[in-house]
Amino acid sequence: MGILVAATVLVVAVFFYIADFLAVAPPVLAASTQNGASTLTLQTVPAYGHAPEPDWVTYLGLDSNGHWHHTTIYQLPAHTLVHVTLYQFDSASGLRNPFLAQVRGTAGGIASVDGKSFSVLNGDDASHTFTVPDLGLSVPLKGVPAGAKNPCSAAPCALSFDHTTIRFSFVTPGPGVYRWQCFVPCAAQFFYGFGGPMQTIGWMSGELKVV
Ligand SMILES: [Cu+2]
Repeated sequence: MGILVAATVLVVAVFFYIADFLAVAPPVLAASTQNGASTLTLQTVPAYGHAPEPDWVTYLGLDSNGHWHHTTIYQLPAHTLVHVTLYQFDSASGLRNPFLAQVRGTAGGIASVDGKSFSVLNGDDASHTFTVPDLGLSVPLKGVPAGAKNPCSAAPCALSFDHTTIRFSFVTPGPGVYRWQCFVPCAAQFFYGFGGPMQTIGWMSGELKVV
């Protein structure tokens, strides 16, 4: 009887893991492409501010009409230069692995923060990273100062709130699905900072759908 009950509980748990976690994905947001180059505009916010998880840290993407969408699945054309602009509204959590403080895989091997070029960030200043392991692409995102006077508390954040602006460019590979994620342990209220939004697609990880 005990084995039967335990087996049933396990089967139900596996069912919900597949149906509610593995099979759920946010909508696809297509980057706008003009004159052979694409533009991808993202923001990171310290708290989404809405159901189902108002306290979770997250990324959002901007569509070509200027509306923000809560998604981390971005569609890009293959073999195309992509200009990424990232408005970063969160404060720093810091990196555990200094390797990820480097800018890698971008055009010129650099990125800029508030107009200043950099190729490596002080790891303690990182709020998030935008990293695509399969492409060797990784950019650490500088956080706003901990004592920022005008922090944003709910997405989408307007540019009037304290933020840093990170820009970089990269060339997409051939068609395929490339997973990306943040590598800063930024999920403050979770074990080692790596649970919740860090393990759930649509928050601190997603996919680049290159077509
Ligand atoms: Cu993060």
